[in-house]
Formats: sequence, structure tokens, C-alpha cells
Amino acid sequence: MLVKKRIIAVMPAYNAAKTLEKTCKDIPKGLVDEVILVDDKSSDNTVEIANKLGLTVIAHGKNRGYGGNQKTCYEEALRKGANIVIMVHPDYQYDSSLCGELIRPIEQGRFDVMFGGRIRTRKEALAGGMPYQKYILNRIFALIENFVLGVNFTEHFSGFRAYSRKVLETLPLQSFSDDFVFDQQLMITAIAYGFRISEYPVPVRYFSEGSSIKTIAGAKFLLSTLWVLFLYILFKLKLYESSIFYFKKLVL
Ligand SMILES: Nc1nc2c(ncn2[C@@H]2O[C@H](COP(=O)(O)OP(=O)(O)OP(=O)(O)O)[C@@H](O)[C@H]2O)c(=O)[nH]1
Ligand SMILES: [Mg+2]
Repeated sequence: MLVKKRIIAVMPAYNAAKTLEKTCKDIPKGLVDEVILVDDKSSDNTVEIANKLGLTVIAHGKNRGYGGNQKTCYEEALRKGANIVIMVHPDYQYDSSLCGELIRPIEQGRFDVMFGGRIRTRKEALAGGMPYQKYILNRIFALIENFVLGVNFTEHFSGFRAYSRKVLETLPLQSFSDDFVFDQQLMITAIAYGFRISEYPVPVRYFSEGSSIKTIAGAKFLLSTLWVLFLYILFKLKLYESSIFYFKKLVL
């Protein structure tokens, strides 16, 4: 008998008042059992709108950053018994009407992690408003990361992801960074521990109301990503065990 999986959507939020409602409205009705929004000390009325929408709201007393926000999101989703967790940025930058496409392959047990791949053609990405510099960096890092990690993803910077409970229970999330590189640490350790990962094509959406990583934070993110890749190489060569790569935790 097919046991219904408990599916929870998590929203790491920071000043998302203008985009939260339309992001929630696009999530297919009845697809998720609960939406948990973690507010990262927004200065706008994100919390008020989230409460009005009937979301489960957790308000951080201080801004913890994108990664720190997600740590609270997954802790709460696991505590609430989620079998599958989908992260939806409340800034409407990802098409939440496609949540089902990321959840289904995990529900069917075919994959442990799914993400929304935005890059098919340069024309489409730039037409979607992706700044040219971000597009070029996205391409360069896709090449580097695919080569180092031995995978063939269309990109490595997507913020639209779904995870099985086992992934979130197995990976050392709390020892990851509180910053934007959190997403890289999660995906690279998931690869290191042998989880099955795939993607689904989603549109690119960049627009003024959408929140976006700023230049300095972006540079720090790219350098930190290169550092995590370096640690991964040492781990694969069994030369070094770091705070996120443990030899004994291989899932294979
Ligand atoms: N910038 C920022 N976003 C946060 C923070 N805490 C939570 N978030 C949320 O994290 C999500 C991602 O942050 P964004 O600033 O949109 O970054 P991004 O969309 O990944 O950046 P791009 O790659 O430029 O698209 C958004 O939904 C934010 O609301 C924080 O401290 N700073
Ligand atoms: Mg964004």
C-alpha cells in the first residue's frame, strides 16, 4: 500500500514582502502539506504577510544569512516529520508552479535530490534577465564543478531544490556555512556521499523585486565554492577529512 509522503515547502525569507504572496499562490494546490517560512530579520512586513497567508512562521531574532536561515528551515521541517522538503525562494525568482516536477522523482524513489536547472541557451538566460556577468560566471563554474565532481549538471547555482529526508538527516548541515556557500556545501557533500541527484528544466527570472546576491557576497561565494571543491578533491584522494567530509559517512 502506497504510504502518502509528508511534503513540506520551506522558504528562507529576507525582505520578501513584495513577492511572497504570488510565490505561494503558484504552488500547486494540495501538493505540499505545510509551508514553513523562516524570516531572517526582514525590515519589511514579510512576517505579517506570511501570517496572513497562514504559513508556519519562524522569525529569527537576528539576521543569520541564507545558509543560517536554511538550517532552521530543515531542522523545523524534519521535526514536523517531512519525508520530502522543497526549498522555494519567496522572491518569486523560481517558478513555484513546477514544485511537483522536483518532488515526484524523489517520491518515486528514483532520486534523493532534485534541482531546477535554468540554463539551456544563452539567449533564453539573458532574455530571462540574468545579468551577463552572472551568466558567464555560472557557465565557468558549471564547467569546473562538473569536471571536479564528475557530474553533468546544466548549472550549480540553482536555488530551487528538493531533498529526501535521508539526505537532510545524513549530511552535517549544522556544520555548513551560514552564508550563500551553504547550497554548494550541501550539493557537493551529497555527491561525495553518493546520493542520486538530477534536475528539471525551469525558467530564468530576474527582475527588480527579486532579491539577488550582491557583488561582494557574490565574490565571497565563488571563492568559498572553490575552497569546498579543493576540500572535496582532498577527500576523494583520502588525503584529508574536513568538518563536512567524513570518510566514515559514505552511503554507498
Ligand atoms: N540576501 C539575503 N537573502 C536571504 C538572507 N536570508 C534569507 N535570504 C533569502 O534567501 C534567498 C536567496 O537570496 P537571494 O538574495 O535571492 O540570492 P539568489 O537569488 O540566490 O541570488 P542570484 O544567484 O543572484 O539569483 C532569498 O529568498 C532571500 O529572501 C540574507 O541574509 N540575505
Ligand atoms: Mg533571489
